[in-house]
Amino acid sequence: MRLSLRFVLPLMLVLAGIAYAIAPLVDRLTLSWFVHDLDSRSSLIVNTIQEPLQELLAAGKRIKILEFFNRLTQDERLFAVGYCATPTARALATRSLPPEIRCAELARWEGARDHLLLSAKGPLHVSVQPMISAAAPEGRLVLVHDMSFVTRRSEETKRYLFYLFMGLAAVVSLVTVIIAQLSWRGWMAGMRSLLRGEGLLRQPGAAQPNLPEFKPIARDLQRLIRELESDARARDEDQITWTAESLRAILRGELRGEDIIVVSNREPYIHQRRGDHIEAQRPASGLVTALEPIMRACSGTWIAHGSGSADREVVDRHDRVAVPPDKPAYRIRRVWLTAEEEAGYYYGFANEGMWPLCHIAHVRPTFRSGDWAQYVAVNRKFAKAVAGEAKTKAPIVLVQDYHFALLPSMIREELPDATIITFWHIPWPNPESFAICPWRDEVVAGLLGSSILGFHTQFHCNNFVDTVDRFLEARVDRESFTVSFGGKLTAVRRYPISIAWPPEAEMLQKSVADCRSGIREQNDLPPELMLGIGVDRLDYTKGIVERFRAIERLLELNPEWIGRFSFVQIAAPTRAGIEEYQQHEAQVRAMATRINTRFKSQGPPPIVLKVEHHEPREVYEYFRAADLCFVSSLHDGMNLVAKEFVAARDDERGVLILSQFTGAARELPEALIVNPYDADQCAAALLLALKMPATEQRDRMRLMRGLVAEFNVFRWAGRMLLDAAAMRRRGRLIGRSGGVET
Ligand code: GDG
Repeated sequence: MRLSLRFVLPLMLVLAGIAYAIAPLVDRLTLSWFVHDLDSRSSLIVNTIQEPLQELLAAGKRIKILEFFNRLTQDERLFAVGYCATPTARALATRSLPPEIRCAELARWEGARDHLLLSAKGPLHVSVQPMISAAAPEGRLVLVHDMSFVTRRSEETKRYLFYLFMGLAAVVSLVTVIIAQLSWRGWMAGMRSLLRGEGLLRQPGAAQPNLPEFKPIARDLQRLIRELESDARARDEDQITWTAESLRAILRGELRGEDIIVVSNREPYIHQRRGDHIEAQRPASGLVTALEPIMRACSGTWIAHGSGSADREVVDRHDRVAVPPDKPAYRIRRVWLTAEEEAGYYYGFANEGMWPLCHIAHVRPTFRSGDWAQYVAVNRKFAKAVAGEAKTKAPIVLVQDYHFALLPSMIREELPDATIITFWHIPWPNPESFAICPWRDEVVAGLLGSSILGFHTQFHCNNFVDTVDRFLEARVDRESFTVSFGGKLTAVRRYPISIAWPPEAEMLQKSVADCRSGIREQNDLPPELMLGIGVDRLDYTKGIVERFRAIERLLELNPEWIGRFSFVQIAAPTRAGIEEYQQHEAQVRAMATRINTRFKSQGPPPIVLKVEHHEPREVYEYFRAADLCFVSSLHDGMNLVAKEFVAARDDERGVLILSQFTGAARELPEALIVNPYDADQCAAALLLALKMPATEQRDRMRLMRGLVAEFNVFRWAGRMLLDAAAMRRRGRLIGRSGGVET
């Protein structure tokens, strides 16, 4: 409509202008045609009346002549007729002869080109013709024609001409608009199908066309888009220094006014009742550690399970609470779960099924159909909460982790235009391992509701794509790493998670020297003691048992370190309702006691086990007090503890021993990389760390700090959100804003 108005109105105006401009030309043309016409007519009349007139003249019958003339003027166009015998004679003429025409002045009309007389009666055509008569050789016949009809005709012609032009304008506009619309739609459809890798000439409703001639064009176009995007991405990565502020600025620019929702099981703040007061606790979770700074930067809504004893007391009537409590920057929307729901969805399917399934830690996954039913129901409950919290039809939803494998496709049902970024924080196993899950197809199909599906490492991306390829009827493009399933495209991408950089000033406030002495004093350890640190949830995947075995082996092989080296293990209680975790805790406690008993006689205990939650500030104090940090996960998506230890060491001291089975090992090769199952190798690494010269510690630590500084959590979030923004732009170009249609 707008196109039509923009095009038709100017065209009409131009054509009306042309019609107006050529009107005088039309006047002149019609006039000259009619003058020529009247000239011929006059000659014809004169020739016709010569003879009878001569006879009447010869007979001298003036009255008869006048009657004859009057009869002639009955012709509606012949206005007057006259006869001049000589230039001095009085004209013998009808009464209508205008007084301006006198016999003495006839010569004026004989030579004239236009024969026009503008008399009081209107425009007249005057024709003077000689009479062929011997009796009156100077005789002249005067024929005067009324020309007012010429003006009328000219007006009519102009009017028709105007209508003709307007009609022409309308037809031209209509045809042009129709052609433009058709070709724009056709072009857009062609571009869309081209971008989707289809042919250009797809018939509506037809099956996937197979036009090989267009495939190279489509491939080139898609490659071009990808190259442009990766160029922009590389440029961004070179130029952007990722901080909370730069993330906020980029989000303001790229995602201005967008509605951002995070969904995770664990809430970033848990309100607990302690006697007569309520405390807001930050849980020990890598996921929360990573997402909290992003939410502070973007002020969105975080939907999570309300699990704290005082959670219901602090929410408003919509189950929302503003956080952080001291400086609110975003809000939590709490979802309440019944004990059965929590048992089936969280403890059951997620943590007894998916968690061991995805980690190769030799703990068998347990799958029960009752747990699965609760998992489906709770995912549905969160999908409703997302739809309820969305302020627009196309929010950006960040779905977190293995608790919500079905949520992406359920959100897609509620909000088809949403951009759904799902991040899988734990490893993805190979297809053979994943095939153990009785609901493997549903889990994978649920995840494919995402617009972007992120993993920490390329290895996990490959495993996921292989799993899709093995079990679903889906199209997998290994060049662009996309999966097309049920008419939707999911991009599978690597986004290695990290921590905030620089760490909060509060964490580094206490000097390293004060931390060293303070922590040793607090734990009744001698000031000169070499200290190792481990910080984990008390989870069997973290390899705490293997860690203790390595410490025992170190002391076995190098007894000179007994009493000179202790290892503090902070073990935050986790999933205590699950039997496997209870057994694991018992095993860890027993092992620490056994090792400590074994080496008891010779000074401080080799292992200080602290099974309790610690505040982040305390955790950092331990990191700064230690000489080495040992991360021995049997399998870990990333492992943030490794990065936190590096971030805590602004003195560039301390050695990181890191399991090769963590995602972090791919980013921090300057750590001492070990196989946690190899106790001798780990013991050797411990010895190397205890003896490592300060200069080597600094060289290694500097390189690791440089990497963590650059590849920080703002980059992790920023990259995902920028990719989502690019996807939304592309989606708008080809007609969708969420998952791209295939
Ligand atoms: C999953 C993936 C991935 C530990 N104890 C306490 C405490 N923590 C903090 C640590 C760290 C976080 O918890 C643990 O993070 P991890 O990355 O090591 O491990 P998961 O919890 O298993 O996290 C993992 C992560 O998601 C992110 O994607 O890296 O691979 O398994 O921040 O410092 N924090 C406090 N008290 C404790 O006692 N406050």
